[in-house]
Amino acid sequence: MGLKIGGQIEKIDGRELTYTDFVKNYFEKNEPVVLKGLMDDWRACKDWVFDNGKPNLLLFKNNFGKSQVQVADCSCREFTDQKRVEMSVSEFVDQWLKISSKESCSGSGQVNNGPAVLYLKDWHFVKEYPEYTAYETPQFFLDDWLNFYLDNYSMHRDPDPHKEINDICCSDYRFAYMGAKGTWTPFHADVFRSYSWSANVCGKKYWLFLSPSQCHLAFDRHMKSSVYDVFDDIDQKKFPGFEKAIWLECTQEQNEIVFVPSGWYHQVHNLEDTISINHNWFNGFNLSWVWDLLLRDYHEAREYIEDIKDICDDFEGLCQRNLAVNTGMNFYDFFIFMVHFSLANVVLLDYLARNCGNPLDSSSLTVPHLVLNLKSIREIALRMKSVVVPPRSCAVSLDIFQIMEDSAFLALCKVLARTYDAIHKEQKQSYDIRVNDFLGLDCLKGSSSELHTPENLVNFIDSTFSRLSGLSSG
Ligand SMILES: O=C(O)CCC(=O)C(=O)O
Repeated sequence: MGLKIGGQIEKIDGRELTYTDFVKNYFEKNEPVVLKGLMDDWRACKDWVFDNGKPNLLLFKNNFGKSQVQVADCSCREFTDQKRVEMSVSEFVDQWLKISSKESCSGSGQVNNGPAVLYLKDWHFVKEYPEYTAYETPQFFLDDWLNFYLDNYSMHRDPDPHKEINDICCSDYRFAYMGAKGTWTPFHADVFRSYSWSANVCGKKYWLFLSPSQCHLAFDRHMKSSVYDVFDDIDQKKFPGFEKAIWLECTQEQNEIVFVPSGWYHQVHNLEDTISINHNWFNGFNLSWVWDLLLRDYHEAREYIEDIKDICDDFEGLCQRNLAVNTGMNFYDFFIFMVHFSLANVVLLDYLARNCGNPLDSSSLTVPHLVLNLKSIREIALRMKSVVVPPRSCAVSLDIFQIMEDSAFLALCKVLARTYDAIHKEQKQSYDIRVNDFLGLDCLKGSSSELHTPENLVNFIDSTFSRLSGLSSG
């Protein structure tokens, strides 16, 4: 039986949409959309594509050929994903050119005894070639806490100061994807339940989406494993709800950008030779999705090793280490992340208070955005408070002043300031933020300088709000 298609993803002209509209219609409702008209000026769209819409593969071989990349073999399943091999871009292009004439793929991207169908995924192109501005991130997707943080810090800082090797990927989540017609990505939801955007520089993709309220239908009855390829002959006994699932679909053309909201499962097929830019990110609008995932994965990690609890010296520590390995971050990493963004948002609010009058009385759109960010962090810190995990003896300082003295934090504040200026098209506030500015922060006077627990964080945010409303009524 075929899939039940409930509708198409809406396509709109991104140039006719304000940021506020995007927030209201897509971030807050957590709905997917396809945006047109936002890639006209991209260098990638000129340099990487021939006039006939085919990718200029030799450009990649000649200019970026030495890069080592992860390539998925779409014909070979490995656990819940495709088998990955590492090779250079030059080798990848050679193999693509060699097999492109053979047309050995079936409709769903599976190969029948043919050569491997190779799909270059998760190439950290921006990180590797920062000078080559291939594209501009569209305004709607600029508020990207995940990548801003990873540009300045690593996500997982091991509490053991003697352990220098950090084997959890902490690079960034800005990728290029390149694959011949027939390459595909199995059914999945995105890392950390982040948002993603995916822009077709050339080619065409077919997307199938399952909303978060439907996704249990594609899981087994224990909610442990999901379907791998939705076009397979799905075993009804193993996945009893699958036939009831209602799918949304979309064919994404060249120069169109798909917005994938948090927690939406999807499967993607390249209908033509395709190059895309894909980012994953989160911010104040979807931070709660990250916490929900961490909590779920934490319970799973605990359950998995429950039988060694009594013989384990540091059972909680082991659960958190396993969580970091499996999910990419643990409670401590996430908490440290939230502390940094709370401080950065407070620094910006405080800056506006000192330089542009009382922020709560101003007409700036940045102010409500910063307030919303802090409320969203506060809400999650409240939820975290109820999960009892012993505080970690921390290699990372959670002392406000020490965080602020670090040049990485200054960089984080500056990029956030520039971002909100750009998003809300404010008159340049020209945030001239220097380390000395931090030390004058009113909000820190008299308050504890340590933010070790979710409760400390809630109190810190509350004291910021009461200070600001005091200004407002005064
Ligand atoms: O384009 C693909 O093959 C997969 C993209 C994807 O899953 C995403 O952007 O979330």
